[in-house]
Amino acid sequence: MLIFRQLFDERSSTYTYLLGDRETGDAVLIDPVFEQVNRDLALIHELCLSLKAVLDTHCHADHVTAAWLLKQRTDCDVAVGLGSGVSGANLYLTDGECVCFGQYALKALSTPGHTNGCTSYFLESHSKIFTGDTLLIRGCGRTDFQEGSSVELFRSVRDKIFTLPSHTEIYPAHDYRGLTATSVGEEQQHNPRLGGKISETDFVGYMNNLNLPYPSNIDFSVPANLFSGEPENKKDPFDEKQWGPLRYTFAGFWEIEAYWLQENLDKVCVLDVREIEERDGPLGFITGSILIPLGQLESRLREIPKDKPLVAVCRAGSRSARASLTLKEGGFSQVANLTGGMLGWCALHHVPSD
Ligand SMILES: N[C@@H](CCC(=O)N[C@@H](CS)C(=O)NCC(=O)O)C(=O)O
Ligand SMILES: [Fe+2]
Repeated sequence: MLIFRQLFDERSSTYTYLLGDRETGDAVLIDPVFEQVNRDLALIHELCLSLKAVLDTHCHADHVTAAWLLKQRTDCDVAVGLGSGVSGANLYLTDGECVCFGQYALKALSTPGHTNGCTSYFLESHSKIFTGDTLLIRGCGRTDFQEGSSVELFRSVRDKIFTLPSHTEIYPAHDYRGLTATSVGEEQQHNPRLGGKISETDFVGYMNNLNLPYPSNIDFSVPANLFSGEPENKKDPFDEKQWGPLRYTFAGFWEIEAYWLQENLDKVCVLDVREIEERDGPLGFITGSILIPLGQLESRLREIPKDKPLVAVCRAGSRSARASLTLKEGGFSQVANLTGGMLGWCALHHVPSD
């Protein structure tokens, strides 16, 4: 079975795609965004997948790729089109070359025009194509920066993408209106730049008059992407594992396991966010923990020590997950939720939970 997820980066309106093989657990990411590395790895972990490769559709102008970060974290392959000018990849794909994950294969189709190295990835088995910025929903990538060429883009769309079966689903790298997918047939008919009887000259005339503003991040993004997103200081800024083996969740908070807390109680401050009466109940409480019920947390942040990392705890780990977000918003930077809450803690200590 194919696992398929479309993920969104709000700042740059970028779509990242996760594709996985349920049977083998092998997965790939198309166009991951630097700032979303923990989110994407959390999802991969929670779906019991293992990242085999990152594929970029091109050298992006509006965000930095997470390719380098993901290679550091998982030792995955990094793939880009041969003409991209990008260093730091280990697979430079030519037209027709495939990247496999489990029983599935993504076929690289060279589709230059927005940039020289633009590559679309075709999952023939499921009639899906990931077109990067070559073809957007009722639009296309601009051709007025990097190595843009309207003539090349027109030919890439007409000769490569529009020759695929019309039911082929199209997944672009961006959408600025919140639209998610389209199809070859739909774009052939309704794309106002490239569909119907529009000629190459018509298209060039359209593109010469787009008058789009200069992208806000291009001067930073393109140089970084030419090194696969490797930061100048070669440091991973999102690795918050310094004070313990934390795990980020796709739900958006950090967690720590009970076994680690047991051995490191002196290094952290445990914040119990249950109601007072629960503390006297059968699950007991963690020695040394301070109690501030979740409903009072926001107004009592001043009572919480700032000199140690915080571990939030409740009965099952749900209210404390909410608390860990409140704590982050309140300026506490080292915060984690206790996985499984007091139930998990008691299971470790063989305390009956009822
Ligand atoms: N406002 C955005 C524009 C980003 C932009 O120009 N995106 C490129 C793709 S890298 C594009 O082709 N956009 C097509 C469009 O805006 O119609 C920014 O400043 O980042
Ligand atoms: Fe782009």
